[in-house]
Amino acid sequence: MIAKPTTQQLAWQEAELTMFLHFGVNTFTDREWGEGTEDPKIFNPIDLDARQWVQSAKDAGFKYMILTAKHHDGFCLFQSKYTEHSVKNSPWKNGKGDVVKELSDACREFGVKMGFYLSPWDRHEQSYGDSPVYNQYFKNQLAELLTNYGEMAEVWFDGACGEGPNGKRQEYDWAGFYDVVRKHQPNALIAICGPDVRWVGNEDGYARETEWSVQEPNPTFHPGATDKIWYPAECDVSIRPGWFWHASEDERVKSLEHLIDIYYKSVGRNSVLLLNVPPNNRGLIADPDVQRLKEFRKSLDETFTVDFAMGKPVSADSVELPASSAVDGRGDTYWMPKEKTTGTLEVDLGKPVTFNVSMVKEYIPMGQGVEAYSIEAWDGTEWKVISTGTTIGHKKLDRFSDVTASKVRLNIQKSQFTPQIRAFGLFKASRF
Ligand code: FUL
Repeated sequence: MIAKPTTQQLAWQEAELTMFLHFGVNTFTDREWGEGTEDPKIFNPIDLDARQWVQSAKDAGFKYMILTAKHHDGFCLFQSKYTEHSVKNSPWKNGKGDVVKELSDACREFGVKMGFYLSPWDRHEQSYGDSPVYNQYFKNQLAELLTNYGEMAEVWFDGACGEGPNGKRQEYDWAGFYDVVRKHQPNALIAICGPDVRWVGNEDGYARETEWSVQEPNPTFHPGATDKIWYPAECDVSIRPGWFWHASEDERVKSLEHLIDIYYKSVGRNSVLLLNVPPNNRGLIADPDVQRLKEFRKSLDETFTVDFAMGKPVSADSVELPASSAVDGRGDTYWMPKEKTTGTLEVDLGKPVTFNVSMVKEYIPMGQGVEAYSIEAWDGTEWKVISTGTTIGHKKLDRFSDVTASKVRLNIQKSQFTPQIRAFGLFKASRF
């Protein structure tokens, strides 16, 4: 059986860019991990404007947003019935404010999908460590978030727990947590400590060169599963050194070059990029971050608006489905050779064209199969290899020095089943 994505996993992968928002008491204490003893009165983002967050995200091409509804400090950004440690006891909007509500309203208005991060590790809640009691508390809060704010597309369970040897030991009821999500929002993806989306394994925003969405099941997150599963990678990284906003880091927003490199190594390696852009203590995304997001979008548009291969004459060494489907710009068609696991697709660019980025996409509704490929250019006398790679999946971007050629080919050398190539594109980037 070939592992395949669900409709929700497909939509999420297609979106490619998700924004993370770390916000909470740490925003006001200049810390990364709160102790759980913070006074709710310190939370007072007087100019909070979730529409500004969503506008900045949307303008930059982000299609999902994930907010830290509760971080490890236990402070809830929403009106929870089950704790006093929340916005309820903050001066912001006289204790009537609800950041989850503000963001969900704004996301709905702008047509952006929303998700939330709810830290299982809770340093404030007294019941933490008393496993069944805390698990119930956690489920109650999950249910609140899943029933009071409309559609939630992604639920993000963090794996961090800093309890030392004498700390509280809490056994999480993962299966019970998943049941609550499935019951209230069956279409929500459960990420990281969950069955639907996999943590890439670092916080640098980099996937591996070889990144399979097909994985062995994880016994904790996929109890009972034995066959390989569809478990795609998400690359989380912050636009700043820290996850939370710190005034001192306003000058340390990652450079455009760095962000572009992250894009190639996440989205361009069959992963979704989850870029954290933390609102500041006024409740706004700070100017340097807004600026960088604009530059990020502009730079990607400059590179990817013109695809030199699009609509050009193509031929293939074998055809079950037409070669032209790889250059038709459509998401629902693909080139497929006939009953073999290799294949060569040749694009005639008509005249010499200079490019330095290639893009290959598999048609992943049918699974991920390619294990080795090369891209070759005709130099007038012979075919020269300009790039080689392993996995492709949803999208594989390769960067190389400028190549000028009028004929280019994609050579699929190894695949686990007959390759299905949704797209082959060529671009010219002014910067990497
Ligand atoms: C980690 C947390 O400890 C960090 O504070 C942050 O939330 C990051 C995304 O996940 O495990």
